[in-house]
Formats: sequence, C-alpha cells, structure tokens
Amino acid sequence: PRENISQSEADGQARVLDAVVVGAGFAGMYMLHRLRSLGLSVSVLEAGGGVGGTWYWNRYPGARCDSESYYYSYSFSEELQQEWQWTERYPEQPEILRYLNHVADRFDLRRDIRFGRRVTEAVFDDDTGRWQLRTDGGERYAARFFITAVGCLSSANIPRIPGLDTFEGEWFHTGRWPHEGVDFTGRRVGVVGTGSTGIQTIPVIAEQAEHLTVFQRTANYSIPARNGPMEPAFQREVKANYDAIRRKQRDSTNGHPFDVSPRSALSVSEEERRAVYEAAWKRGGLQFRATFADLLTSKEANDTASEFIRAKIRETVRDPATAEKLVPRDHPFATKRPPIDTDYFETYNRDNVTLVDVRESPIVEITRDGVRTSSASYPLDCIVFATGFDALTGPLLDIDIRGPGGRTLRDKWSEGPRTYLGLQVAGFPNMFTITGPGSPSVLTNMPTSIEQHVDWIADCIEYMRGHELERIEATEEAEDAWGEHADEAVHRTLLPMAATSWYLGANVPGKPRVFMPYAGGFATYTRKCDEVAAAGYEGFLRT
Ligand code: N01
Repeated sequence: PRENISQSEADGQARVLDAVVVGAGFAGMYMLHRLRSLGLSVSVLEAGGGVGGTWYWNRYPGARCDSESYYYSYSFSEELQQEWQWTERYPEQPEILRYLNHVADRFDLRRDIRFGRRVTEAVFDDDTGRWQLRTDGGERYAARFFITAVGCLSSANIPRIPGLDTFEGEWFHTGRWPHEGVDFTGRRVGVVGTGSTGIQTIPVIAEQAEHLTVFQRTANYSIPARNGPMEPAFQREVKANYDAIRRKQRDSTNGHPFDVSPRSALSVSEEERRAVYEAAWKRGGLQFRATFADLLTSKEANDTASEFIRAKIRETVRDPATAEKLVPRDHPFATKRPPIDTDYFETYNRDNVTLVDVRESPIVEITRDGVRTSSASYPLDCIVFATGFDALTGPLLDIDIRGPGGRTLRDKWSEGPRTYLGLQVAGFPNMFTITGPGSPSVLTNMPTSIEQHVDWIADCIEYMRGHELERIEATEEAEDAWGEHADEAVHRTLLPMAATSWYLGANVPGKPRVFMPYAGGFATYTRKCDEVAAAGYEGFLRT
C-alpha cells in the first residue's frame, strides 16, 4: 500500500532530509520521535502498510510475546506507561500492534512515516556527504544520517525444498502471515519448524485443523508460559513502581526485570534444586533461566536444568516414542533462544497430531499434494513454514548498501558481520544500525535494547551538531577490538554449544558461522557505550 506520494517523489527528485530511518517498528518509531525533538527533518521509510515491524508481519495463530507485557513496552514516556492498560501477562500480537498504533497516534508520528516503501539501495555520495536511498518504487531520498531500524528477525527464511512451486495446496511463512487470517478447519496441515514460533502456533493450529503433522528437525526445550489476564492489582503495583522496574531492566543482563539468583545450581542439594526448578516451572516464563546464576556458564549446572525439562517432557507426552523424539539432546538448555509455550508438549497427546523427525528422515521434496520424507509421504492441504529468519544480517544485506568509494556491506560482511558496538560499521560513515549484529539485541528484551540504542544515536547526533561535526565513522581498530571482546564474551558462556542456532547463522544454508549478538550482557554493554560517548566518541573518526 502506497500513499501520500510527495511532490519530490512524483517528479523523481531526491527528497533531502537530515536523517532517513528505515523501518517503523519499535526502533524506527522511537528514533523518529527522538530526532524530531532535536529539530531534525526525518523520514521513516517502511515496507509495510502500517507501523509495528515484527508485530505488523507476524500474525500467525498464537503469536504473542514471550516477554511480559508490562515491561515489553517503551519507557521513554511516563504518561504513556501510566495510561496504557495491558490485558494479559503475555500480550497477543493484535494487542501489541494496537499499542504501537496508539504510540504512533499519541506522538503524531505518522506524518513522517512513508508506508509501502521498501528501501533497496543506500549509497554514500562522496561529493555531498549524504546517503542516497532508493526504494522499490523508484523514490529517492538523500540524508546526512542513514539509520537502520530494520529489525533482527524480519528477513523470512523459506527453505529451498525441491518441488515447493508444484504444491497445489496453500503455503505460508509465519513472518508473512495473510492479514485476513487463515482458516484451517477441516484441513490437513503441516508445520515445519519447532522454534519459538512453531511452539506458539502448533497448539493453536492443532485445535482447528483436521490433522496436523509437525516436521521437527531439532527438538527444543520449552517452559510453560502460564499466561493469564493482567490482574488489576498487579497492574497498579507495576504502575506505582515503574521507575524501579525500568532501572532493574537496565541493570540486568537480558533487559528483563528479573532477580537472577546469585547461587550456583551446584551449591544446593538435589532436593532443593528440584524444588527451585519446580517453583519456576509452576510460575512459568523466561524467568526459569534466572533460577541459578550459572546455567549459561557451567555445563554441569546447566545439565541439571536440561535434565529437569527433559523429565517434564517425558511426564507430559503419553506416547514414549513421541516423547523421546521431543526430548532435546544436542544442545544445553537456553543456548538456543528458549521458547515458552501454552500446551505445546500436551498437543502431542491429541489424536489429530503426528510428529515427524526430519533429522532421522529428512524432507526430500514437496510434491503436488504434500511433503515426502526419506521414509514416507504426508498428504497436506496447507504447509506452514515456521522456519525462522535470516537473522540480524539478513535485513541489512537485503539492502544494497555502499559506502564511500563504492565498497559494499555485502562484500565487507562476506565472512560474517563486523561492527563497532553493533552501532556502526567501519567504512560506512553516518550509518547507524539499531540493534545491529555485535549489540545485545536478540539476547535481550528488545524494547530495552532499542531505547538504549536510539538514545545513544540521538545523543551522538546532538553532540555532532554541538561540535559542528559532519561525519562520524567507526575506526577499523575499534571494530576489531570490539569483535575480539565480543568473541571473548560469548566464549565465557555455553552459547557456542548450540550448533543449530540462528544466533550463529546456522539455520541458513551457506551463511557464515559467526555468533552475531553481543553476549557480554546488557548492563556491561550499556556501560561501555556510555564510556565511549563520555570520552568524546572514542573509537570513532569525527570530522
Ligand atoms: O525461528 P527459529 P522462529 N527443514 O529459527 C526449523 C523470536 N520469536 O521463528 O533448529 C526443517 O528459532 C529449525 O530447525 P533447526 C525469538 O527470538 C519471538 O521460531 O535449525 N526444519 C527450527 O526448528 C526466536 O528465537 C517470539 O534445526 C527447518 C525452526 O525451523 C526467533 O524469533 C515469538 C528448516 C525455526 O526456528 C526465531 O523464532 C516467536 C528446514 N529446511 C519468535 N529450516 C516472541 O514471543 C529451519 N527449520 C517475542
């Protein structure tokens, strides 16, 4: 949907602005708000027909947030956080989209957002010192600052399975879900993928479909979400304590306001440990990871949590052969992004659900009427690909980005992404990447990371104006040092043990295996960013 074609767009001229932001999700919207308050002229270019980013595109059945609603939200406006009422512990996709639309209206953002414009090219013009952007509709924009707010999980990963084009049924990717919804009633449905998305959607589709076949490549751990209504008393308590909650988020490793136990899982008796895990299982949610301090740093400690969850899967799933297929063995708990669920494992007790282990019997092809694995054929009316995303680098490399002298980002990142703080890339001046590779991003509660990045970028631009600087660019040395530090940080954890993780790019055939997010913790990261700024933007060339 394209609307509001401006005069400069209509006559093919580049529209000249101070800044162009790409993407109108959580990140792009707040970036616009901040830059506007500095008095800059800004356009946000958004491929979708509305605001919301992730929450605009991911409309699959069961889509909801794994962070709790009261803190998966903006903190920049006290009025906003006081007036908005969340209805559930984990907000459903339509509710988050309503929230983001409310924010767009409340802060009058829409007048600077241009929808239906997918940016295909961003080229730095040496003569003017401006970034020249082009959209798929041929519109042109020019700006001193080029800021990407394209999300980390927005480039759909659709597996290249032979025969998909011959399939006579309907197929969907969860991240490109039809706005009008899909009615699975009376239909034989196949879901490929058992990551967070598959685990959310499988129980909901199973209730509607005549039959559901789940094609699982890697068995996953999952913790019950224990979703429920937002109780008014809890809502009141949160609102009265928002300052403390937000402080706790900012001082944390993952941007959640959780108390992480300081104890080692190995420092307590087996009985006590079991009681701690039982209580966390009962409470539900990602907080399970906070039960002990060393679940992500000690394999022995982690084994106790992994084994507890494996036992829960075996207890829940009645058919022992199915249960064994669902038990994860190839990676420690939480080394891949841990999903949370509502009746995920219980769903395999339904008569209309079949689990197919495609590591044992790989998918060979898609035929006119279904999926064929190396050992059987599964006739289907619909296939749902819950197969994830070309994470972090995908959305940036989908744009043809060229720095001074024509150097492309695709070339620079051919062996994996390199950035300084995940915020800038050496060789690409005045380009800022919100939640870029090398920042904590997907290892954290995203709005927390997004606000920190946006504030840092806005402060940097303000500093440049105050010091009459035109150009800021990370140095190669700073970038190398950051890469080394990030590498050391991740190797202090168990995260590299998950060989099939999208954090490593392992889900996309041919993608370089580089651990992409910064694993040193959100609070450590923020401190480092603040120090860099306080030292006059150390590690950046400024002219
Ligand atoms: O994607 P995934 P996702 N044949 O990559 C399988 C966030 N999120 O959309 O593990 C067969 O995790 C793949 O198998 P394997 C969250 O950060 C947040 O589920 O690669 N199977 C895996 O099982 C999350 O981590 C919320 O071996 C194939 C699955 O597909 C991230 O998004 C909700 C395959 C993909 O899992 C991505 O989650 C949902 C193939 N060719 C998601 N290719 C919130 O609530 C891939 N798979 C905020």
